[in-house]
Amino acid sequence: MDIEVGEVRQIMDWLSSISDDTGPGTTRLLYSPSWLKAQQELKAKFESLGMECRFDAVGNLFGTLVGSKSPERKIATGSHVDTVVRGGKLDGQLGIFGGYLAVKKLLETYGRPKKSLEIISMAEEEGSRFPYVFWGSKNIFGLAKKEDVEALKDGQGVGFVEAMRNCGFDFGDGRARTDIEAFVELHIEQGNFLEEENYTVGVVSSIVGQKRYNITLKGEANHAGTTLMRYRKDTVECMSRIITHCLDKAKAAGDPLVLTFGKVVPKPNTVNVVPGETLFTMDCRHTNAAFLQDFTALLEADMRDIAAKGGIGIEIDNWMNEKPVAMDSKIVGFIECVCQDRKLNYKVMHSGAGHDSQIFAPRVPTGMIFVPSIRGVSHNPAEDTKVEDLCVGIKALAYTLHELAY
Ligand code: HGY
Ligand code: MN
Ligand code: MN
Repeated sequence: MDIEVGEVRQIMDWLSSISDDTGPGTTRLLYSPSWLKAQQELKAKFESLGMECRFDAVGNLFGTLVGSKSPERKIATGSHVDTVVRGGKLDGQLGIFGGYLAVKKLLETYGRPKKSLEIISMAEEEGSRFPYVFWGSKNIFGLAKKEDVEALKDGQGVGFVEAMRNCGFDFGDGRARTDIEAFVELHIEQGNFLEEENYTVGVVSSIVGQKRYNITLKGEANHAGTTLMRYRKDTVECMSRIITHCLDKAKAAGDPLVLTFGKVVPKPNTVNVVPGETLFTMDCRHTNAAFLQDFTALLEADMRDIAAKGGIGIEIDNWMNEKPVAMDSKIVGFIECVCQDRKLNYKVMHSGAGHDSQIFAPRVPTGMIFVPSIRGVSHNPAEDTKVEDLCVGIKALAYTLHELAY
């Protein structure tokens, strides 16, 4: 089974062009107009393949190619349809369009599978509009609670529930799906290990644990000209001391620990006003749960110390705490066999990025297939993978799904 370069380019350009931002990259945030358009157009595309399609209450899209012998047994693939702001054309999207091309090729080559093949376009994974992640996959397993999101607002003050209902969706009944027999997610590596070490396919063994925070510093807004340095309660100065200290600690801790301060919102964010309040985020990840817990506990204590020394108030909100998750050894074995049989140059590796698979894995035998990211760049309009590598990744997915469903 070979996957055509032209077909990959065409569907990738089509899906990634559905964006809310005329700027570079793809911006398709949960429950935005482009998000709704993408889900609706993907439904039409899945239906053109003869798949039965449905949305669940919150807007996850399921396309099912009904199996000929045991249709009730579901082998699933897919990923998230949402993106970061001005993200790339592959993060999440590859798992959806790659799943579509894999199922299409299987149907053309082998006809209908014995078990049902399902492509899931997950509603949300990134947490890029509202401070909540894995809304799509958590709803599939009844893990998302109404109270987690009903007070959330995006950067423009739009409420989570309002945005969801404006798209025609609403809270689910909290029941978990129990009919998915296996899940295999195709995704870009978003790092540079595969490229550096010259591999074409990554077979994921585990996904890092990650903790995300909103930290708010409360000082005092004041006049930039008349307030002498010793009288200031400058929250940007305090944040800068905290961030420098924490990044030094992270570098001293060594790989694979990573620490990111990705969002900074000083208030009133005005050239001639001492910033009286600053919100900033922290994202910390490690493959070892205990190390991640201890390291972040230390950082929290150090932040409080630095704030106290500057007479600045601090609120620390740890709104995400996901433990590291191992992939299913049988599924990993299946993917490895496919790579060996097809002579694909592969490496077994951990994922430094979070994925929907980490929500599936404790509940469904789950595996992931990576393709290399050029220069390891991701969450950036420049995110890219050689189209030949995309074809190999989709082929590896197709053969794995064949093993599982035919
Ligand atoms: O941030 C992540 O790891 C993922 O891309 N959402
Ligand atoms: Mn992703
Ligand atoms: Mn991402």
